[in-house]
Amino acid sequence: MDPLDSGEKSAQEQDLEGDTELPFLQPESQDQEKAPGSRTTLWIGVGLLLSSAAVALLTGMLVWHFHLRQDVRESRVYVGSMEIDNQNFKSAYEDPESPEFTNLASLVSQQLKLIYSKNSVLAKYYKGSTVQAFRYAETLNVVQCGYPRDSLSFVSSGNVMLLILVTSEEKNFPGFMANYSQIPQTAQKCGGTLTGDKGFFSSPFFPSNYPPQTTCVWNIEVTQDKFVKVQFYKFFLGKYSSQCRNDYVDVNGQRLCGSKQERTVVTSQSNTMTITFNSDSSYVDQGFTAEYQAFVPTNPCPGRFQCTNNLCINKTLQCDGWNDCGDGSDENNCTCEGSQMKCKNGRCKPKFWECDGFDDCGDNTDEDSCVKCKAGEFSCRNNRCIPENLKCDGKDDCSDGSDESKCQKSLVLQQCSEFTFRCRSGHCISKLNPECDGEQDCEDGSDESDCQCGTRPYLSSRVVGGQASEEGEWPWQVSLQIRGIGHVCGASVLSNRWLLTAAHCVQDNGPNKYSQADQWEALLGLLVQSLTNEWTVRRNVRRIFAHQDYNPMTYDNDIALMELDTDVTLNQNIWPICLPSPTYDFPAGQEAWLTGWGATREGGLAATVLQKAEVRIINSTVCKSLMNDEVTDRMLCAGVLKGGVDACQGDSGGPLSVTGPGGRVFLAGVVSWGDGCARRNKPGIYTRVTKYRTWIKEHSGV
Ligand code: 4AZ
Repeated sequence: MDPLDSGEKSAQEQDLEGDTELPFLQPESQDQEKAPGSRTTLWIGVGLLLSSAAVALLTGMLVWHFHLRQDVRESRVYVGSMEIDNQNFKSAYEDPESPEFTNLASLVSQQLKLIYSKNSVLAKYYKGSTVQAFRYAETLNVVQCGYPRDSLSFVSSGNVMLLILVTSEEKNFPGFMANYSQIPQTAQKCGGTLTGDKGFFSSPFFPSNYPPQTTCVWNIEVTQDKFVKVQFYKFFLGKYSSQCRNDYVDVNGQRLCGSKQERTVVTSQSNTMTITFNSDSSYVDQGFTAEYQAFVPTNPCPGRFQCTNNLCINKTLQCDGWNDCGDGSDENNCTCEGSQMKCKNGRCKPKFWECDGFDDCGDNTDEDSCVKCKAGEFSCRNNRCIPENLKCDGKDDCSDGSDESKCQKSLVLQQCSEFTFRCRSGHCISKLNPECDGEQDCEDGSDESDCQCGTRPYLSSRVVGGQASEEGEWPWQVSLQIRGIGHVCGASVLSNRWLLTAAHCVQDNGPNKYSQADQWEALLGLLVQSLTNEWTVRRNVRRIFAHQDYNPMTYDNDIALMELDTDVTLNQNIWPICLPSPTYDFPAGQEAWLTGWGATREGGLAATVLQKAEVRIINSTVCKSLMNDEVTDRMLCAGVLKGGVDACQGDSGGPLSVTGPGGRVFLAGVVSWGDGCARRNKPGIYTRVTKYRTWIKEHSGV
């Protein structure tokens, strides 16, 4: 109930009541008596008398309506919710027929009456309150927002379900569509006795959310001389709480709760196992699905390796550098092979992971030995060693500028190199990546000019292994669509007229004339495919410039510019990304974000909601060896070598975004190619944008 709303009503009514009273008789009726004998005067007198009577009647009615007729009032009903503190929730409160409900409802109504009676403005308007329902404060079973990928379904614990739609004042969205149906309470029966040496079981209604306040007990009994092993494939039991006080699964007295990404295995020390699933009245979730299996106690993983967490994995995965068990036990106590390096913690890792800028060992020993210089020496980017005291002395002692690149103060250098930023004046400065970082480093200020880019003006708040983005999170992301086909490639906004994409997106393909501008439509400010809003802009394409040296066999120079037919007005969901200067450095190990509507797994379907995934820049030498030397210096590698996170079909042309030192986002790469998607040791290959800074300027002026 919102007392402020009631306040508005009282103001209106006060206005009506405040109207002044009109006199019953008008002065003209007295003037009449002073002019007898004249017929005309008589008729005028009769007319005046009649009209005075009419005015008097109307006035009387108005006075009666506003002053005397007190019983007619406009009645208004307000609906709302309120929270009760310090009250233990009883399940009977959910049943409006129960005496508990009636008692608490009457208490609430009395309390409200008291509150309103003390309010001098509202007291006279308040009539009473009725309580419709009670729910446990946390029984908003799942607070789901955004754009769920699949449909959501929930089951109530009884014959009542309360759904509350909460909207903010920020924006309008299309909302949701739902249907409800009744299911017999007997459908909720769960648990039972499981015999046989193998079988599956899951939480009620899996993969839908399980109902609150439910308990299921499974009694597993296998052959006499065997033990039981239960492997949970999916395990989502809401929020983790210490001692698993909310929802949990109890396996022979051991409680499991929260959500688990890795497979969980639990074993028994006898041929029986009791599993209890319990949900309380707070959050619900998807639940679990599990397999049980009998095993011979002396050989729990026949023909396979047994992890410390009881998982069985293929023996070939042991000591291969990857944590396949989830607890690292397959990588302990390994004898390293010739192609592997030994970490200090005893693990073996592929040699090519050494010095790739990423801590693969877990104790950083694969990165420690990369600095080949002695103590007191500085290690230059070109692997030269110089005395530490020459660092930041204003002279380029390394000959690649790296000893002057990360200093407190940016210095004007005598010489430029491939790592030093060139100001518009032609001078080079020592600071690494000085552009658009919020500090003026060039004397002419050119490092901070043209910096209306790489910010998210509004956000306050084919990618494999990614997650859904929020509206306005990647305002430079574009969906390039072919008329009649739909989304084909991604692109990045460079200005209000120019987009950057991959050259392989704009090549003719049989009857598809992708090189022709009139085939394309660009959607800017889009989050969900086929769902446009006030910030989304659709534009035709005027011109396409694919790089003149694009090689369709090697994907070298896989870059293209697209000019829109008319300028777009930039808005909170459409904003350019910053272009890095030719000397901008994206070091190995740096985190980058990959975005797109491409397939969410190799050979899979395109995403509906724009996906984002965090990857890392990968050392070029490592990448070349992983990709059979097919990576040129104009390409950049990024990914997660363990696999599972990558760009895929449909992401091509889209951005690889990296946040610079001043918080602005720079375009490090354009999604180009890869060996499949998200495969182990197969990073994604991107067009290295720094190599094309002058080409972009020449063709677009941006
Ligand atoms: C593609 O087909 C594609 N894993 C793009 C990127 C990658 C693979 C395929 C990288 O557009």
